[in-house]
Amino acid sequence: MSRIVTVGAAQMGAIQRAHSRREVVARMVELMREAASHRCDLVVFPELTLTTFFPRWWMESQEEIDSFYEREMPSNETAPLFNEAARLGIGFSLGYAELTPEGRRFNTAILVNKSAQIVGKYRKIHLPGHAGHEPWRAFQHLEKRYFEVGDLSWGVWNALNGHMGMMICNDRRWPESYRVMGLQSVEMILLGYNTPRHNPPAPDHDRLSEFHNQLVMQAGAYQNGTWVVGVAKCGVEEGCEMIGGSSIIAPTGEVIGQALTQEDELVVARCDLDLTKSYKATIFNFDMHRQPDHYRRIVEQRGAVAPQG
Ligand code: CDT
Repeated sequence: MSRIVTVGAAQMGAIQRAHSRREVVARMVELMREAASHRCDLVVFPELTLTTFFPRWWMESQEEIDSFYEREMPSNETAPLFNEAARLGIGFSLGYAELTPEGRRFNTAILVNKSAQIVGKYRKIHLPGHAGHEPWRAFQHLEKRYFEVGDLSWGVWNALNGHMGMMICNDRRWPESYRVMGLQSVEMILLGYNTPRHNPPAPDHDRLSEFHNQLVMQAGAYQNGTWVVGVAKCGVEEGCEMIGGSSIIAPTGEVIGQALTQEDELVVARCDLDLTKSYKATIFNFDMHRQPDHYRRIVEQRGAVAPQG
């Protein structure tokens, strides 16, 4: 038996501040058409796809800040993407800055089925960076200023013939993100990222940016017996270099497809969801081998002897 989902990881090159949503959506539609020509079932776009990565700037004008958020999805500007997806019969996942009718702000990703219906939504939980202006940095990373911590947990949806989950960028560095979905039998995790090569508080990590990116995604895939589709927005955006390396990773932990450029580039792979089974049934059979009571007891005991103050 095999259950094939053909996936297109739609890496996007730099999106400058002057680029309009209309221009960005036109690039996305191009990638979607290319994916359809490869008979993809699903195309995965990066985190905050529709604009430049705006948390790199300290902004005070509310009007300026609001210009980076979407109040509705689809909107007039994003409708062409949904219309083209319906015409081509292809699913997609998209990251964007969400402004709710109640005025709440989230770093959000959605899963859209082959009929262009939104079937899943995730709001980023691990928000990196800082909330206050730190002028000593070469650029800011103000996700804690511009977004609330997501309130939807990590869902897993029955869609596109499999169990699909989503996480967003910094989430991929935390084992809990994968494990919460692993415990819901996830078979494919869709994940977009915007990762500057330079990390101002720890420049000694810069040379390891690509290595850490691969390390966490490959480990997360293997330890949870799931496919991982990691998709970058990359290149030099407003003077800030962001890594590429968009990858499709099998439940074996192996990278089976990877972008070669720092530009718009589609990486395609035929992913057999049944390949997850032998990992979930043997080495990572959670029911047989996980020890949650034991983990809890150890944490409680540690808490009892933890140094005060
Ligand atoms: N967008 C996002 O979450 N970026 C962070 C940068 C962390 S600083 C190296 C990331 O984890 O890739």
